Amino acid sequence: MKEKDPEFFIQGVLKNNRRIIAKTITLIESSLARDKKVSFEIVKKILPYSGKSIRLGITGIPGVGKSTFIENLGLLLANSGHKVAVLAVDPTSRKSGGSILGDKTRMEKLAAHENTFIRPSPAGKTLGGVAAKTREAMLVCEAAGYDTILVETVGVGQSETKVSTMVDFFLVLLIAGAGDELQGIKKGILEIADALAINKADNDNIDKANKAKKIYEMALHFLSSSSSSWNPPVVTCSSILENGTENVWKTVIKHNKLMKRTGEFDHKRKEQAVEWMWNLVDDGLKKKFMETSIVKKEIPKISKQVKQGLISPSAAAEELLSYFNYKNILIGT
Ligand SMILES: Nc1nc2c(ncn2[C@@H]2O[C@H](COP(=O)(O)OP(=O)(O)OP(=O)(O)O)[C@@H](O)[C@H]2O)c(=O)[nH]1
Ligand SMILES: [Mg+2]
Repeated sequence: MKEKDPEFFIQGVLKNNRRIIAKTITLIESSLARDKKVSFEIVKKILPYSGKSIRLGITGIPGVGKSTFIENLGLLLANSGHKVAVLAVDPTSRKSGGSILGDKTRMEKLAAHENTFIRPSPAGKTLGGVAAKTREAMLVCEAAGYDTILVETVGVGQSETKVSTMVDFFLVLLIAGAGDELQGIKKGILEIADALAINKADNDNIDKANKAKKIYEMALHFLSSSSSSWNPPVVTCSSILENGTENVWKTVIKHNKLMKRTGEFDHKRKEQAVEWMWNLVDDGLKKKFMETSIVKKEIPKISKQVKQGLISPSAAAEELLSYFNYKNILIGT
């Protein structure tokens, strides 16, 4: 098959051709060696056009209202002239393949808006795979002129931690419960949040949401924040009321302005880029390790021995690593 021409994709992206943007992301997600070569070229060329956006990560347990929130906020922004791209990181196929369709239908109005681009993630891929490409997909969207990137990730597992390292603002959505607010929430998530938003603060749920807000404010009080100049606030919002998410956006903008003034914005982006490089090195090394034939052969045997308590995990790791040395990396056995 003829190799794909990087220029076709680059020009399409720069001209904001949504069909080509989607094709470019598909290419970037491909694990075929020849696609990788082309996508590497594309990412290199679009890099100078990227970076000029606000990257907002949104997480929360299933059903908290992430997609509805994104549609509400996305419409608010798109209607005021912003160009909004939505990327979804959904590593699990929790809903037997129904989740993409579900999200798409929920974001119907947003998807139809001329100022938006929506990219649901492929279901059933591994976390590393999907999140690894989300960063590149984000750069593509920026080069295509999107000034706001919204990344939805479900707050279970590790996807949210990965996403938090690629965005400028990490928002944790919550809903008010009956006094059991802090249950089911990992402390780690609160620590990486730039703000908490109690969603579904509408109709007869407003009092409960305000109570939850107080409880979370107390909880945050005991955690140290990642920035010395920003204390993550707790706000309430509703994703079903028109402009019900506006106050969250105001918080994002306030944070953005402050971070730019203190220099933390730039610093964080630079740190994130280096961290991302290491992420990819980790992934690459692990992949090479798993592909080493002797390692492949020994893994089932050694794993079994660990399970049976015949050898300690550390001894097992030591043994596996001993099969993998730098010669393996060079010759790629
Ligand atoms: N009353 C009210 N209902 C809401 C609000 N936001 C979302 N919902 C409802 O909550 C349900 C779940 O919303 P989704 O947006 O699909 O939630 P999600 O977090 O994206 O869920 P997953 O993608 O499955 O993780 C839907 O029935 C929404 O209509 C809100 O602000 N107020
Ligand atoms: Mg959703």
